[in-house]
Amino acid sequence: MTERLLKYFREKQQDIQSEKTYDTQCPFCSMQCKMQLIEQTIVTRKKYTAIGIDNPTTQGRLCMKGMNAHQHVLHSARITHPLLKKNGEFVRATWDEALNYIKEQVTTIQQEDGHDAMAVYGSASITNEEAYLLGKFARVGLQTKYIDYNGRLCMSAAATAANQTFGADRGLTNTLSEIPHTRVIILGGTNIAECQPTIMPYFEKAKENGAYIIAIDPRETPTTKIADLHLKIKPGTDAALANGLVKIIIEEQLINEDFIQTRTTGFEELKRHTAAFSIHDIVEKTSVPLEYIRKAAVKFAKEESGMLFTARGIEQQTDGTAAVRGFLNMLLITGKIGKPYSGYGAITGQGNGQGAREHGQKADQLPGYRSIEHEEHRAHIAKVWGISQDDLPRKGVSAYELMEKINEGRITGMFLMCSNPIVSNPNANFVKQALAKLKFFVAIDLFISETARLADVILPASSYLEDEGTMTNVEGRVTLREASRPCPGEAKHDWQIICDIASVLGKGQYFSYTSAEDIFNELREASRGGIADYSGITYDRLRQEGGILWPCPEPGHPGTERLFESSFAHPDEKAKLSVIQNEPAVQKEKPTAKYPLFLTTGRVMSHYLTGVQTRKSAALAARHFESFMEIHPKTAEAYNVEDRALIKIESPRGSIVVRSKWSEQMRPDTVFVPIHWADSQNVNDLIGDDLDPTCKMPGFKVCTVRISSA
Ligand SMILES: Nc1nc2c(c(=O)[nH]1)N[C@H]1C(S)=C(S)[C@@H](COP(=O)(O)OP(=O)(O)OC[C@H]3O[C@@H](n4cnc5c(=O)[nH]c(N)nc54)[C@H](O)[C@@H]3O)O[C@H]1N2
Ligand SMILES: Nc1nc2c(c(=O)[nH]1)N[C@H]1C(S)=C(S)[C@@H](COP(=O)(O)OP(=O)(O)OC[C@H]3O[C@@H](n4cnc5c(=O)[nH]c(N)nc54)[C@H](O)[C@@H]3O)O[C@H]1N2
Ligand code: SF4
Ligand SMILES: [Mo]
Repeated sequence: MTERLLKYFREKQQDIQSEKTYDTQCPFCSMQCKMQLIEQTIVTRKKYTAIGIDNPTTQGRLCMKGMNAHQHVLHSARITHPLLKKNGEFVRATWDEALNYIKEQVTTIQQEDGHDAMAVYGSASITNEEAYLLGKFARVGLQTKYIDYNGRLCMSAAATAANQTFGADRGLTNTLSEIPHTRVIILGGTNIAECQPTIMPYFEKAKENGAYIIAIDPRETPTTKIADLHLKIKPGTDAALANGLVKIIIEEQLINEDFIQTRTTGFEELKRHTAAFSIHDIVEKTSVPLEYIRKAAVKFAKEESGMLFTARGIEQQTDGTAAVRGFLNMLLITGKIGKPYSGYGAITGQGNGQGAREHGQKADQLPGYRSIEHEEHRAHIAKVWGISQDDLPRKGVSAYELMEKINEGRITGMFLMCSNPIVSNPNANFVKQALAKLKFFVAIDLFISETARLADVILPASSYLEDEGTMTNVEGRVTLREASRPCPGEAKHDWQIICDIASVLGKGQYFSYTSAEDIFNELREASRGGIADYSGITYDRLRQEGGILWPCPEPGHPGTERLFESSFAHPDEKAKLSVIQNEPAVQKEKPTAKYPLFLTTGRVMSHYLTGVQTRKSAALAARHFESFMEIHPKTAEAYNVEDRALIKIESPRGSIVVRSKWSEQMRPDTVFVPIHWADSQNVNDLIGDDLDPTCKMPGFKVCTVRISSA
């Protein structure tokens, strides 16, 4: 370095008047990268730098979203005091005014319309403590059966498939550290390179070590680029593809007979089922050439070890549960689970997508992955909560079904925490109309999101820099996010807000916590003996060990690195193979003369979900400031669509206008639109409301559309 440069840096250094550091974890995806935000005061200006901190999962890495996450938290649009809607305008209120108004309105609604007229809609971006407390708040504070959360739109198909097949659902059955040693990898409907970027080195290392990688995606993406074989499937046909792979493995006698005999049930039915259809049907349905399907099947079956990963491309379908079960059939008949370097991973989405699906936010669930319809489970939780088992409500309905109940007038009041459903739910125009019918609507958010605009009250929550608590990451590893920055203005932590509301509703005795750790200690008891058992985990241990994989049933237990080594979690200890259909029970839309193209949806690296946060981050928004439609140049020519032109996309549900982007990486029969924009660019205005009958996942990944110049 030259003298001049050194002098410059020395002077710069002197300009720094003070420096503070805040430990935390990134607020976005399930990697939960640990980081430190350095806040330097330079004369009158503040400078922020995020650096990655070493930990077992992400080893100090950060992606562009993590590096810039503080920008939205520090943005001037952040709400810092309660807001009440008066004559259509939001006005500033004190916490007392807001809480008293909530008490009045909730009491009136529950007197007039019944306890179940109040609903709660939660999130997988809040901490375990808050997810647990929100479930308790619905059942004890409001005594309503109606609670569900945004994870229904995210992990429900994978979770249901794993529960049905293995008897337990921890997204990854192995640790990430096993990936570099496996011989063959399937990446099904997952774009990890853009959606969990800091996971990539595990796969790159596997490739360096000679692993064969198979990707299944209708598009070429930065993830499919690392694959040796890319099956560029027709959208929505993964269940048929899985059946085809299984058929070939059985017919070419590449099965692991010993594993099938000792560890699974249902093989004979599966074999009969796959013998009954022709492989040419599968080729026709999926449009994947026979030699590719065969190559994938043979390669996966023959290698000594192998790992299967799925994400929303396969799962966000009206037959998402069946499609995942189809791929799990392949994993099981080749015996590739419960041993080193072999296993399954449903790549979790949101930061706490794993933990928030374990502790009672789901309509039919109690903490510890217990069932709300199981008498012993009810008794355990009623005891921990200090209530009579008879007072515990029964199961409610899924996220989108809550919207239908609101539309029917069966639910008239709602608390919404940390989600933006009028943008993220399917058939978004309907959802918007439904929410407008609520007599009383409270949104708890960092910003006035598109959905919060419809609320009667908005309460200001704290962010990842301020709110301490545990998160369970992509591996199923419980981590402690040690956030300590003071809340801006009058914002409060989500758990404090829940406690305050419970208190004005006269239920304060059940919600008298003084810290997140206090809540965690109750969660440990509630989860004790359940499938997701956290009882051996403490804040002190998390600080010392940097994270613990559940189940962890005792203080001296090290946590569980690999699941299902000697038994599965069903009572007979076996995994269940299943017969799944090539065609879904709920028919998907097929191209017609009126709507000739498939539309599929997904993500880009720089934005997160409905974009409320990342669109406020200058560094991230600059990369993609508006929505777009990827289209193959040949298709574009056929429909007279120029590159970078404004295009109207219509489905039977609605229409949006986005910019066209020619891309050779698309299938000619399919266009792609990301999900990060709202209002006239909200792709969910186009998506239909059919749900997977088993897990109630919407079919986010396929509908049919027509396009024209805007
Ligand atoms: N940058 C960024 N990262 C994120 C998020 C974000 O919004 N932005 N969100 C987080 C969350 S909550 C989630 S759930 C995850 C989502 O992570 P992913 O599931 O990996 O993300 P998607 O882009 O929705 O879909 C993955 C891929 O599925 C493909 N696909 C579409 N239709 C089909 C199909 O019919 N079959 C198959 N096999 N593939 C199909 C798409 O082309 C896409 O490349 O990412 C998390 N990480
Ligand atoms: N078509 C289509 N639709 C999809 C998908 C798709 O692939 N295609 N993916 C689906 C998936 S996987 C998901 S996960 C959903 C998610 O969709 P949403 O649940 O709508 O998720 P976000 O956009 O993250 O909304 C989070 C909101 O909470 C606020 N927030 C952030 N942090 C906090 C906090 O700590 N406390 C509180 N109280 N508020 C906070 C943010 O400002 C934002 O307004 O979208 C689904 N919708
Ligand atoms: S978005 Fe995901 S990969 Fe990127 S820094 Fe945040 S947690 Fe890590
Ligand atoms: Mo998600």
